[in-house]
Amino acid sequence: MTLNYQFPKGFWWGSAASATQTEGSNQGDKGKNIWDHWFEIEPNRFFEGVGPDLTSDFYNRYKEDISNMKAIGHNSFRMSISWARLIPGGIGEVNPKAVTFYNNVIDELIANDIEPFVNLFHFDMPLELQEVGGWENRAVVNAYVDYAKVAFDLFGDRVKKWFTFNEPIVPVEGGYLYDFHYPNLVDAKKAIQVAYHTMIASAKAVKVYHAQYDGKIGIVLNLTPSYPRSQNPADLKASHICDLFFNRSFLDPAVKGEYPEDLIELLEEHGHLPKTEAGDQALLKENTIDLLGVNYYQPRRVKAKENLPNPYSPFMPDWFFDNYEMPGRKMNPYRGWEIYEKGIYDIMINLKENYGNIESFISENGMGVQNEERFLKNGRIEDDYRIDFIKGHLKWLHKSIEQGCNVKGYHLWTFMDNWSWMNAYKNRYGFFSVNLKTQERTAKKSAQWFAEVSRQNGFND
Ligand code: BGP
Repeated sequence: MTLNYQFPKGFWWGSAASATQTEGSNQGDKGKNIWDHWFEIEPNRFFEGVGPDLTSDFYNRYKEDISNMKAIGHNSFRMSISWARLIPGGIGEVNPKAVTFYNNVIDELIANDIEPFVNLFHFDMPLELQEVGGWENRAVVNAYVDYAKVAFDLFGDRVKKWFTFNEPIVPVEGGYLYDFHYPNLVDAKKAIQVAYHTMIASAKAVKVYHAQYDGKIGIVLNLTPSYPRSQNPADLKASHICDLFFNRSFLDPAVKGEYPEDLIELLEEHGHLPKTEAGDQALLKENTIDLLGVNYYQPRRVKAKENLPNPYSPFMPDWFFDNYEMPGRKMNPYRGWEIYEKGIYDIMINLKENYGNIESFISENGMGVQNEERFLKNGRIEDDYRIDFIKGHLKWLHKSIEQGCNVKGYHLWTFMDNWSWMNAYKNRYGFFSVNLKTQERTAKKSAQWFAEVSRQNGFND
C-alpha cells in the first residue's frame, strides 16, 4: 500500500525531553541548578507553586517510560544530561549515582532499539557557576568543555549523536532580556556576552568531540521564521533585524562558522559588541556542527516600529521592530502561540538554500494544552487537536523532503507531560498523560496514532 505521506527509510520517529523537566531534582545526590534555586527563593513565580523537585520522576520510572516509548514506535529519543547531577557544583568530582543513572537510561534505550540522542545543556546552569556569572564568565566556558569531555568519555561509546545546547537563545532572552529565567536581569550588554560565550562553548565542545570521538555532534536551535507584515521596506527591515537577533545569531556561527556581517555592524554601531579573545574567529570557523536539531513551535510576525524607541532607554532588540498580530491567525490559545504549519517548510527551504542543506531533523514541535482532562473519554485523553497539529506539520515537512531538504526525523515535544519551567504543569504536551498525584502514565489518543505512523513510516490523509 502506498501512503500519501511516506517518509524516507530510516526516518527518526521519537520525542524529546530534558533532565530538569522530567527527572526530579531531589534525588541521587544532584547538585543545585538555577531552577532549584529560583524556585526556593521565588516559588510564587511558578504556576500553582509547583517546582522542579519531583517533576515526572523519570529518575525512578525510566524503565516503564522507555518501554512506553518502544510501545509507541520510538526509534530515537533525545534526553539531556543534567550538568549539576553529573558534576554537582559544575566543576570537579563526578557523582557516581548520576553515572549509574545515565548508564542505565542509555542502556535501556539501546536494549529497546531506541537510539539515544544526548544534549549537554538544556537551560540548567549549576547554581555555583551562575553565582560566578554563568555564561557571562568565560571561565564557565572552560568548565562546560570539561563537563562535555566527562560526558563523552562516560557515554560516548554508546551515544553517537550529541548536542551541545538546546535553544541557547532562550537563557539569553529569559535570563537577560525578558525576565523568565534566573538571574532575571534586563541587560542587553550581558545578554550579548552570554550568547557569544555560549557559542564559543559550543564550538569548543565540537572541537574536542571531533578530535577524539566518532559520532556526530550538533546543536538544537529554535528557529522562528520572521515574517514581515508587508513588503514595505520598513517592515522588511524590521523582520531582517529580528532574524539576525533571534535566528542567525546562533544559526550562522553554528553552521557557517561566522556571524552575519550586518549583525556585527548593528551591534558595533550601538556599542554592544561582546568581548572576544584572540583565536575565537578561527575556533568558530573550524568547528561547525555536523547535525542541526530544529525546534519549531511558532512563527514570529513583525512590523516596523509604530513609535521610535526612547534613545535614553537601555538598548534592546525591540528597538528595531514591533510584534505584529496578523488578523485571522490560527492560535493555540492555551500557550498563546500561533500555529503556522508552513513555517516548518520555510525553515527547511532556508537551510537548503542558505546553509548548505545541512543534515537536520525536527527536534521539537508540539502543542501544550491546559486542562486536558476535559477531553477524557473512557479513561483516555482524546487529543485529536494534537494529532491534527502533528499531521499539519508533518505534511509540510514531507513536502520539504520532496524538494530535496536533508531532513532525517521528527521528534515531538514531548514524550509524557512534564514540568515546563515557569508554567510548571499548566500546559501538557505529552503522548502520555501523567497523573501528578500517583505518577501514573496513560497513553493519549495521539500516542496510538503516532505508533501507527512510525510503524508505517508515514500516514494517509
Ligand atoms: C522549548 C523548550 C522545552 C519546552 C518547550 C515547550 O522551548 O526546549 O524545554 O519546555 O519549549 O515550551 P513551554 O514549556 O514553555 O510551554
